[in-house]
Amino acid sequence: MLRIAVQSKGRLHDETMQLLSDCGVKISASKRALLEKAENFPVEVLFLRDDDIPQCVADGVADVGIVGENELVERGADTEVLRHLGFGRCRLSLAVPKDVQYDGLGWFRGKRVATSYPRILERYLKEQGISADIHVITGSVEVSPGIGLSDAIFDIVSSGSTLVSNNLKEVETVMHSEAVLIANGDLSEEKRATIDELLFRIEAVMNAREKKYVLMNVPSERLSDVLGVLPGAKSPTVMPLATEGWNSVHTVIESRNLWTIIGKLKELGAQGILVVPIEKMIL
Ligand code: PRT
Ligand code: ZN
Repeated sequence: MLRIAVQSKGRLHDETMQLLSDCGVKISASKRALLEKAENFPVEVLFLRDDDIPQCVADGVADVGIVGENELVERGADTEVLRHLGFGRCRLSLAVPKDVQYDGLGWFRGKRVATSYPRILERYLKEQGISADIHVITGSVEVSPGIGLSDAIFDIVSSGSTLVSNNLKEVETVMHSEAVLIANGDLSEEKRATIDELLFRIEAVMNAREKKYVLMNVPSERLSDVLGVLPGAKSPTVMPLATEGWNSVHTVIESRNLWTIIGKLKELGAQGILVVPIEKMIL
């Protein structure tokens, strides 16, 4: 039985549970205890605060875990990163009051910087040859310059709107982070095999999320133009329609290019374009 540590509530919880569910690891939502067995896969889920996940995995209390890279690096726990998971994206940045004339990192010399990530900040400032006064605050770091508790902050930024509403501006990005799957380095063969199966499923789910299945009708005289704008990894399927001179074209398109390609397809005379989500994609 493989034990996975996940955030019990908070920003990573929903997407973590969605990913596990898409991988066929079903946890009953109704009676959620600290530890919950999956119904149909040799896995149990341990619900924790995100701060505790790296150490729990390093100590072997859990075998694997899903946590933000920011927490992992800050805790300095000895674990293996198995995969980046593409959600919980954010960055750790230095920010100063918006009216400050910021002229580079030298500005931070001797300043008081509030943060919940002292280790990452300390290492960064040391590398940059800056000595500043690091104040550890848990929660609401962004209000500290406004109330005179610090001169600047080092915190997680995602959209940046929290900084703006606290009259701060981002001046240096120190690291980018997203949710990662981490593992204890010393696991039995049986657990490794379960992890391999889980990774295989995560791969299929994540491949599918990035792509859409697209179907369209194309008149024969426009076929070569239409095929010309479709991505060329593997050639699209082309089948004749019952109506003479028309074809059905099927292909897979990266979600991020979808609207650009659809625009071109319309211009080139494709009709009845259908975009369908892909549930799993095994390459
Ligand atoms: O209770 P527990 O300890 O488990 O949770 P927590 O409160 O410590 O963490 P939580 O749930 O807030 O965040 C979990 C993880 O989500 C973080 O460790 C990051 O890896 C990731 N993440 C992604 C974020 C954000 N985006 C984010 N925007 N974590 C926090 N924020 C904060 C940010 O600090 C800011 O104050 O959200 C606020 C809004 O951000 P803006 O820039 O969009 O305004
Ligand atoms: Zn936390």
